[in-house]
Amino acid sequence: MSNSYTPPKVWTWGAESGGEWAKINRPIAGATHDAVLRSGEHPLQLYSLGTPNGQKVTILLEELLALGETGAEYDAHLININEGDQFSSGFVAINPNSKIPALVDTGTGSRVFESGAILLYLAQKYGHFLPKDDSKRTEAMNWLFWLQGSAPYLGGGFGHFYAYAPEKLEYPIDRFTMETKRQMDVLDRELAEHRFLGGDEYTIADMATWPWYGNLVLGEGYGAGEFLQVESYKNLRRWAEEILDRPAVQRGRIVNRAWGPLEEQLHERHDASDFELRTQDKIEADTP
Ligand SMILES: N[C@@H](CCC(=O)N[C@@H](CS)C(=O)NCC(=O)O)C(=O)O
Repeated sequence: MSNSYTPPKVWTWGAESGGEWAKINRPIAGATHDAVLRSGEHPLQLYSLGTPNGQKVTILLEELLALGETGAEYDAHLININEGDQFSSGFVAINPNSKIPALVDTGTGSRVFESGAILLYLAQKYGHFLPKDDSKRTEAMNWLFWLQGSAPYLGGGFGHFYAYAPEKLEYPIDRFTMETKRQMDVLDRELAEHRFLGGDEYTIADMATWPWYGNLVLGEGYGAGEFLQVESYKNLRRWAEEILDRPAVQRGRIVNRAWGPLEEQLHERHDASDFELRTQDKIEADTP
């Protein structure tokens, strides 16, 4: 195989590696600049972007609001990771790992980072979307943690090398395609047995998984639908379509989204009416 590389004795941070994310990648943690985070009126302040990890949380928040949990009202502030907003002092104070999503609960003063921790925090706080029965809850947690451990192979592995890397390299594309297809098959087999992940209840495990493997199987991920033959995962598709039919999912998936069709971009969400009034198609139509 060509493209061989001999690592030096000591790695040094040199020239940009190229590719989609080269500008923001750094080998050190911490803030690069001082900036205070904006804060809105609602009990929950979310700092995010409408990537799959961000969508998980806004889907759950919209589901909680749909159940009448008004305490879950939230402001969703856009963190532009291409511009390095995640490295501001304000953001680093709520997530030392500099990655979206991050949440501040103004009622308790808690900061919550890591999307899985945010889902658990909100599900426990409001008492929804985690089964009350112990064995069912354990199954839901199995799938939630499965997702948190598996999705980086899809996003950081397959997606990175198939769609974003500056060159197409056979070895990593092959390796991560194999793993991505295996993961889709894991889900497909589970969903042949159950309506939702781990059972018959719709839980935060489904909300965590849909933005990754639901989008992927519906042909939305990395322009790779044909390459991965996503139509062959029939049970996964059935589940993905059922979840996409939910109005709360249709709202949650467009929050903090700054790409794609204009009517599916709600850069910031500060009020329920924003879905009607402040999507990018409406904003641009109103701008002279
Ligand atoms: N394990 C983290 C992953 C979060 C994550 O990877 N966020 C990405 C966007 S999807 C990010 O903020 N990247 C910015 C960066 O790497 O600088 C979680 O689940 O919250």
